[in-house]
Amino acid sequence: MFKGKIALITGASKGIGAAVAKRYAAEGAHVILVARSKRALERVDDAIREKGGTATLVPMDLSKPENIDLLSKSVYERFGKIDILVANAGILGSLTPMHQQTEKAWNEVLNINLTSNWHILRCFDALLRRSEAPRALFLTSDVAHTPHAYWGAYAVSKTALESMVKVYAAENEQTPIRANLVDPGAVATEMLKKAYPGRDMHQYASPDDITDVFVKLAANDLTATGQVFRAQS
Ligand code: NJP
Repeated sequence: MFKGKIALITGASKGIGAAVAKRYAAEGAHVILVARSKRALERVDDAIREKGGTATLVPMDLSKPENIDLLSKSVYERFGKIDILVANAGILGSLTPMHQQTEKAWNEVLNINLTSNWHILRCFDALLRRSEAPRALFLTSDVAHTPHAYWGAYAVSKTALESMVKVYAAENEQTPIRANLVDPGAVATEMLKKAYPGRDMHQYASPDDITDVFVKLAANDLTATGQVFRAQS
């Protein structure tokens, strides 16, 4: 389905990003995998190669905008475009009453969950436009719509991210770019474990269970833009 396509996936070292990377590679895309942990990226690469797929690994920290600028330049030089962007990297921060959030944690969460995604748009918009069917997907959460006590900076970051993506989608309604958000629901990953320590993770969907929506939203025939799609009913 994605033969010949180049997909850039952030937060691809584990959890949802790793599952989407493996699925896209199995569908024929060449996947560019971004995260800080080189060893974890290598494990995802091994799984992709085992099934005959191909990946480029980019161990880097998204909190530094200059890294994103450099990445877009190297992707342009090597591939000339990207067809699919999955801006998935995210952090939870601390689940604490709003007035007790530390400035450090607040800034870190807003930086990774929101501002780094704006830098990605700033740097990769031109590369997306070089694709015949550019697709941009961003990971949101139900906490962006339903107030959850103590979800603090994380909830704020996802609400703002949704606004950013919807504005970008509106600006591009008359172009081939389709930009949407995925609300994955509760998925058994390290982030969920951190949010609910002690809970049995087996009751939740695994990352591999929720990849269909990412395939649908990256397809050539997609018309929807500026919308939130739930990965689980
Ligand atoms: O998270 P996790 P999920 N620079 O912690 C990377 C949303 N969501 O898969 O750098 C570069 O397993 C990190 O890699 P590393 C959620 O908000 C989830 O659960 O090597 N990369 C890893 O690959 C998020 O947006 C649930 O540590 C950085 C990845 O991000 C997305 O889904 C529910 C980085 C995080 O993997 C994926 O979450 C929901 C940095 N500075 C929304 N910092 C859920 N799981 O239930 C982190 O509503 N990463």
